[in-house]
Amino acid sequence: DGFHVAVMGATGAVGQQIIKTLEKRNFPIRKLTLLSSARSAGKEIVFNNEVITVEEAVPESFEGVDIALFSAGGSISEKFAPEAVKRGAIVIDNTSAFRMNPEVPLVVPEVNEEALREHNGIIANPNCSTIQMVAALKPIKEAYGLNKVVVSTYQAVSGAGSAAINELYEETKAILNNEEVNPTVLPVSSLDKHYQIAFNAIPQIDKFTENGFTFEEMKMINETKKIMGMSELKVAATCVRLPVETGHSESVYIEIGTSDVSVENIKHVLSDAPGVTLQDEPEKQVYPMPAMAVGKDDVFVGRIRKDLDEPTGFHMWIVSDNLLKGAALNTIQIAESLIKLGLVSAK
Ligand code: 11C
Repeated sequence: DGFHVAVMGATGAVGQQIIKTLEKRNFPIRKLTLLSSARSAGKEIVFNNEVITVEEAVPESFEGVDIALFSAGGSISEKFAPEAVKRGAIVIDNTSAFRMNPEVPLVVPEVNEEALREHNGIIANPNCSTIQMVAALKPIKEAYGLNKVVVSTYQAVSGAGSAAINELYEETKAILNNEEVNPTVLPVSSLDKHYQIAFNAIPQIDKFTENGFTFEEMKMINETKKIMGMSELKVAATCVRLPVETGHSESVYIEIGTSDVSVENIKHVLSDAPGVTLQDEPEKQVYPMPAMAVGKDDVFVGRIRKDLDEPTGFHMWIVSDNLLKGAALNTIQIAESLIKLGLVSAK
């Protein structure tokens, strides 16, 4: 009973969380195929008390697969996702390869689950920093409208993968031992220039585009408009990497559609929102922080304030586990929505 699920990129930071989340949520699985590049093939991973050997991905790996969860980088998705679809699988892709393709739904189930009905075999999972922001903004938009979003992020190194996590630990150890650091991964491993992340903040995530914004910033801008179905929404982003292992934080300024709304109104809306936990009691120093969000499913929101000058303006602080709601959990929630809506069947 259940589905034949394949995980592409099974040994990566997100892939490992996908496997754990499938197990934790008791996802209906008949067979689990774990795939990777040749480099990681042969590793053994325990799933539901069973040892599964990771196989090198080839097009034929997707024969008989019902649902393929991809998290191994854009070029791998571009190469193998069409092969999986050709063999009858539905692909849920964690990379940016297909996100802005008009044929591909870009989905956060709490926000735009119905978009799944338009799928053509591939569904895109948004960027982690986008997911947590739209999960919090959607209920506010529904209640009061939304005209403008200005976000600054404080992103964890795990967003850049296992190598970046190792780099943070290695540099921290080196500095504490009065040794030299030798950065090779951050901000962007494929570029020549690298900067220390330990005891630092790097205002660059991904490469720069021609307009001066980085690709990460443009993802937040374009994906937010697509998921919210609001091409007219004004969005600006500044994305910064911090020496935090896991948990992205965001300072978000919004302008809503009406000026007679109070902080209490916004809190009320968020306290009823699916997947959102309000943590906002400044008098008790209660607010979200990444160290507390790690391992949790929800998006945490706090520090909600009304702007002092702009009557439609509000400020807030949004935190979530970038590997869970930002990646693995949202991917699996998409698969659960497909089942709920009757959009996937077991072969
Ligand atoms: C980061 N947000 O924190 C990125 C990672 O498009 O899925 C996710 C990249 C993506 O570095």
